[in-house]
Amino acid sequence: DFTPKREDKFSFGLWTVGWLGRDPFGEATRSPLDPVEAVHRLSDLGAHGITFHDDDLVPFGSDSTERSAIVSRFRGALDETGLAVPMVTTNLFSHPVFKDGGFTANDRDVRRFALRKVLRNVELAAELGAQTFVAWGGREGSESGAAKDVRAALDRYREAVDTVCAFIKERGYDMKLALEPKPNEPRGDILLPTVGHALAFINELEHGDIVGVNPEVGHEQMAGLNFAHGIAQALWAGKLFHIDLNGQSGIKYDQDLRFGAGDVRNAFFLVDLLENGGYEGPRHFDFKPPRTEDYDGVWASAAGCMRNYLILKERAAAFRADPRVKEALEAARVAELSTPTLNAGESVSDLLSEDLDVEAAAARGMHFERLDQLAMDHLLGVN
Ligand code: GLT
Ligand code: MN
Ligand code: MN
Ligand code: MN
Repeated sequence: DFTPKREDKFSFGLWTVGWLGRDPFGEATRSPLDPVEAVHRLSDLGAHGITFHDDDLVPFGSDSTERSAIVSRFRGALDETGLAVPMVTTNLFSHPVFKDGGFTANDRDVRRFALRKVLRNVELAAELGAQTFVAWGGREGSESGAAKDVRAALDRYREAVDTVCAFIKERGYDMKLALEPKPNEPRGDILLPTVGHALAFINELEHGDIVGVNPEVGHEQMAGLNFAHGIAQALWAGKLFHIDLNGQSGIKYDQDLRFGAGDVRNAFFLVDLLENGGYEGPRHFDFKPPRTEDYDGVWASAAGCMRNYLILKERAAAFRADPRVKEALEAARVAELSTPTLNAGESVSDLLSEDLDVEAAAARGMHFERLDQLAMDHLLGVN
């Protein structure tokens, strides 16, 4: 059956089930959700963790007395339910002070304020046992050309990330940082727009050893990219530290549908990859229950994310176990790609002296369609 269990490691952002339905065209359609109720509801649904932005839990501008009262009440709910806080992130996008960004704002005093906000939140994250700290730079970007010196912005981005990481190391926290790419929205163009850009940026860092990525399904698909391919490259680089699962239908605004909605074929291959590719982190959902829903609909939507993941996990396992699939994989010569192109110790001159019957090789069929149809049959539950 598809009942979520703690060991499935499902987690949800407080801002997901807590989204009030406010969008650029309309007011909130739901009333605020008490974080303590969110903890209890998610726990009852079988989730393992809850994540949040500093401001989701402690309203922007709260003083330290208010802050510790809120945090200890929240911690009480965690203790009561056993729910974990695997990840924490910082809101550097809602307050108008961040209208030109946090880490890469042209205004230096704003950048210093943003860094302080993040460092304080790293302390809170460590207090709650979070092992991943996500940084989504939604306001780091521009709408116009001359207003942003992109190379200087990347210098400042690097400076900020290295400063946060140095702080994490100095304090001895067991914590890693995960950058979340997005191509656009809310900025016209956002810096570090895709997984590939983020991975290249990480290579330029001083403390890149504790920096990886937190890719979101819809964000890569907004750029027309194959999400499962991006995840495969992040895994290949040893940099898949966290993941934001949701649904998106093609190149349009950030839909944040529940996981499994949108491109279900890519979701199938994604789950297959996560389950077999060595990813051990939380299966974190970053979705927005549509504003048509009341709270019954919100919890149905959250339950749907986990159910779809478990269904796809079962389907992927059945696909891999099917003897016809094993045959089709062999016919498609998939495993042959794992053999190095040169033999160990072989020299280039051996390669140069060899020949290929090009016509015969070109005439070979790859047998990919049969394999893909078997995947389709399994995905659709017809087998
Ligand atoms: C915001 C964004 C998400 C990010 C969150 C983390 S904030 O909701 O749209 O994709 O994951 O900062
Ligand atoms: Mn996200
Ligand atoms: Mn999104
Ligand atoms: Mn989002």
